[in-house]
Amino acid sequence: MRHPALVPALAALLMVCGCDTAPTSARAEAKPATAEAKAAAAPVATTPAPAPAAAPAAPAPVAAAALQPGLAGEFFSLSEGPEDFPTIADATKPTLVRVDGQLNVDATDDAFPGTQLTDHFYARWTGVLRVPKDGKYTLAIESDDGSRLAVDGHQVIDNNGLHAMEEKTADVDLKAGDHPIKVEFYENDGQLGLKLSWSAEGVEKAIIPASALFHASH
Ligand SMILES: [Ca+2]
Repeated sequence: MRHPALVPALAALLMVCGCDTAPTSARAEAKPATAEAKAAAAPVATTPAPAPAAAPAAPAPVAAAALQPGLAGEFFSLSEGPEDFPTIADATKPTLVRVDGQLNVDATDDAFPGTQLTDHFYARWTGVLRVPKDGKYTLAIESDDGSRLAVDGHQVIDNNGLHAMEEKTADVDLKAGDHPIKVEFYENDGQLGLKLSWSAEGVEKAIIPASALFHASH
């Protein structure tokens, strides 16, 4: 209702202010603006506003809401080439923090994918391994250089040492559900690589998929 009234008001304003040096363009600007205003107003007039009484979405379970896909990775550049797992002081800030959907890096002379780290670094990934059903799982870490894996707070694979791609495995009985895991890895120099895989009865060995790895969000 106020828009039609606005047009004469605007016209009167234009006349009063003496803006008749460009009356055509002034009207040309005014008309589309009015049309737009009507178009914008139309849905409001014909469509009722969303009912505020709509039922809110059911809250997600806390545990599910706190987990995000992928493992939380922290990379630390080191001043010297490590020959064993380095001790990282709690106060040490990581060189790089990111989420990795899976760990699947073939031996390479280049940097760890997505980083500028080629030599002299340590990295760790924490999160949970989501196990689909009860059973015996063969977990495997292949790495250049050293790596190790902890499940449910216990180290299950030690693949320490300076070596080319080398795989170590462990058979672990796991219940269906989420198990905290921690993967550690360091690279001295030369090539690097890191692959985390699993197999189970009736399930062929494969890189642990991103769909089975999660980390706690903050
Ligand atoms: Ca190496």
